[in-house]
Order: sequence, then C-alpha cells, then structure tokens
Amino acid sequence: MEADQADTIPVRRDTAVLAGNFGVGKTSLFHRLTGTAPGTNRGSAVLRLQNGTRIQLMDTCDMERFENKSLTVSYYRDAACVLLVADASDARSVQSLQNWRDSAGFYAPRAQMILVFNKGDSPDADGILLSSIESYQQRLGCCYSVVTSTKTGQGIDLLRDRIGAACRQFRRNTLQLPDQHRSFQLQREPSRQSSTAATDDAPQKSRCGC
Ligand SMILES: Nc1nc2c(ncn2[C@@H]2O[C@H](COP(=O)(O)OP(=O)(O)O)[C@@H](O)[C@H]2O)c(=O)[nH]1
Ligand SMILES: [Mg+2]
Repeated sequence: MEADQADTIPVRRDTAVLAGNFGVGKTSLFHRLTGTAPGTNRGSAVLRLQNGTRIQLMDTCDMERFENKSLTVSYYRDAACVLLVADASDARSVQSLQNWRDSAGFYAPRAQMILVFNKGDSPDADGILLSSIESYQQRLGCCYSVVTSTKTGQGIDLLRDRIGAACRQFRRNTLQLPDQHRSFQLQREPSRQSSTAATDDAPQKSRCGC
C-alpha cells in the first residue's frame, strides 16, 4: 500500500457513553468534557485528551426519561467506556446505578466502567455517599471513580484522563481476545426490576485489569 494511501485511512475512535438517571448532570458533563456549548447537544461530540487522542462521547439526549431507563442497543454498541453517573446529593440516583450497570454490561459487555458522583459542589451532597465512593466502585465493578462538579470544574480534568485510560485498557483487552469473542453476542437481558441489587454486597468483577 502506498504511504499516502495509508495516511488517509480513517482511525476508528473509541466511544464513551453517559448513563444514569435523569437530572444527575449527564448533559452538563457532556458539555464540560467536550467543550461544546449548552443547547447545541446533538448527542455526540468529540472529547480531546491532552495527548491529542480523540474519543467520541455520547449523551442520552434525555432518552432515559422516555424509555423506562432502557437505553437501546445502538446507544451502547461499540462503547469502550461507560460513565455511570449519579448525583451526590440524591441517594436514589446512586441506588439506581446497579440497573444502569446491568444494562451497560449486557449491551457493552467489554466496556470499561467509570463511576461518577456529580454535583460534588452541592450543599446537599451526601458526605457518607462521597466517602463510600470506592466501595461503590468495587461493588459496581468500575475501574475508576471520580467526584465531579460541572459548576466548579471539580474532577473534570481527572475524569477526562480516566476516560482516556479506560479506552486504552479496552483496546488492550480487545486485542488479547480471540476473534470469536470480539463481536457482540446476544445473551439474556438482565432484569431492570432488581432494585435491591445496588445494596447487594457482592462486588462485581471488574473487567479493567487495572
Ligand atoms: N449543583 C450542581 N448542579 C448541577 C451539576 N451538574 C448539573 N447540574 C444541574 O442539574 C440539573 C440537571 O442537569 P442535566 O445535565 O440536564 O442532567 P441530565 O438529565 O442527567 O442530563 C441542571 O439544572 C443542571 O444545572 C453540578 O455539578 N452541580
Ligand atoms: Mg440530559
């Protein structure tokens, strides 16, 4: 192959997706992370890492409001990284993370999970929740956990770095897989009704290897 031809081959970007209850701050994080202006959300934008790497970030565009928390296969398809977002001032949004995690694990079984407690600036932020973030991280099988605030910028740079690291890990894991395991395989869908699951003490196995 000619060198100039090789230069024009598009490199497939890794995709990261946001998941979590309505109102936890996913869209605000989407704008913060991508530098796009609020109100211009088309559901997908490029997140640039410091080293120049580009990652495609997807927002639900409020789908979660109308689809009974069930995001579609196409939303999760090919996701390298899922951001499980909760509101640090709303314990119910933290309880719901297990359902989001189950859906994400079903539709994107190889994706790396990152736990995000947003609204860290809120005067109502729950100190007990915040101090237990690592335990939630383990329980949900996430590689990383980050406390953020889209109001103050707390944790946003760290989160960007973590997304980059998670995508790199996804690539490493995928390269190690035999071919027949790389493609999406349909399994039984997890029950979305298991509201007690978030309190289950058994930690889920992290796929990150980090
Ligand atoms: N105090 C505080 N409010 C936030 C933060 N992030 C988002 N919000 C507010 O939470 C509400 C819901 O945010 P939005 O991004 O639309 O949530 P989404 O439904 O998950 O996309 C809005 O009023 C935001 O201004 C944050 O970090 N701190
Ligand atoms: Mg939104």
